[in-house]
Amino acid sequence: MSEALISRIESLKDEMGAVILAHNYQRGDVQDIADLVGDSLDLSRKAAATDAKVVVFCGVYFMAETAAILSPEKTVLIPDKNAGCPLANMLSLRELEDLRRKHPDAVVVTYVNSSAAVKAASDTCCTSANAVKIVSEIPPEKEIIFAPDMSLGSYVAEETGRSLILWQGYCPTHHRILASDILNLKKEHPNALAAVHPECTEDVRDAADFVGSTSQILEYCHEEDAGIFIIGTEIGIIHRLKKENPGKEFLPASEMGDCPNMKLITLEKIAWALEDNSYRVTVPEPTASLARCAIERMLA
Ligand code: CIZ
Repeated sequence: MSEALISRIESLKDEMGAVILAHNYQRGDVQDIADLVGDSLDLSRKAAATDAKVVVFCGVYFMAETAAILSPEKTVLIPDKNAGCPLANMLSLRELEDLRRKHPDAVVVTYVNSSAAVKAASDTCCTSANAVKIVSEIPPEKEIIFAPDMSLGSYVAEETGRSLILWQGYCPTHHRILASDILNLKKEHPNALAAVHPECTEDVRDAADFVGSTSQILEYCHEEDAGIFIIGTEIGIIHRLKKENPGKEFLPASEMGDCPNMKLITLEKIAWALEDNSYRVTVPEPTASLARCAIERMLA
């Protein structure tokens, strides 16, 4: 069944001139059939550089929006339109505008895990990999609004020594990972190294040996000599870690770190997306251009 499905996806992909992108948090079988696996910004930038006409984004909605913003001439599809991101949904454009009115001189730095409308109303974007750098380059006399993730924001505040105005959003999946999960696994495996995402709470970050984005966690586990790693981020990444590091063992910090929205994408839905040209993700103007500017400011 699965082999027939995979060859159906392959032939539909060729017929349509499509490229399939899978986020690091996707199911293993979805990662395995994708042309590219990675973090949301890197995937969107790489897809923009291809001559594919159609981009199938296996991830959550804001990620497909980012691909549409960076590839306005391509058709961007998400295999399940209910694959939303609770963190991105915790900040609306109106709420950001209200906050800006209270701090009219503040620079607004928005994590890429946000809607296109929120990105469009921001001065610059950041990823979990570059947030510390982006914030540290803002002149010290400037107030900074950091949104929507308060955990990433508090991590950036710690690392830069800046005081940030934090929006109180959070990723429910990362917040279900507990410091006691890491500490208990460390007791069982005293030589293991713990790598966690900055969307985790501060006590989880404190219990870890390394804090970084998904791509930084992948790099850290590849570079470090340890035989066992405890991984404090969405458990889909374990598939890629095992595949790329066959001699090493990877333990999820908690089975609770399983994002139900990411897991809505399945092989069947990818085939249906290609067959029906659905669900199309578009970002209207001027939102798309303004959001693109915020992303380009970050890249600059
Ligand atoms: O933007 C991404 O891809 C996410 C959600 C996290 C990361 O660290 O890569």
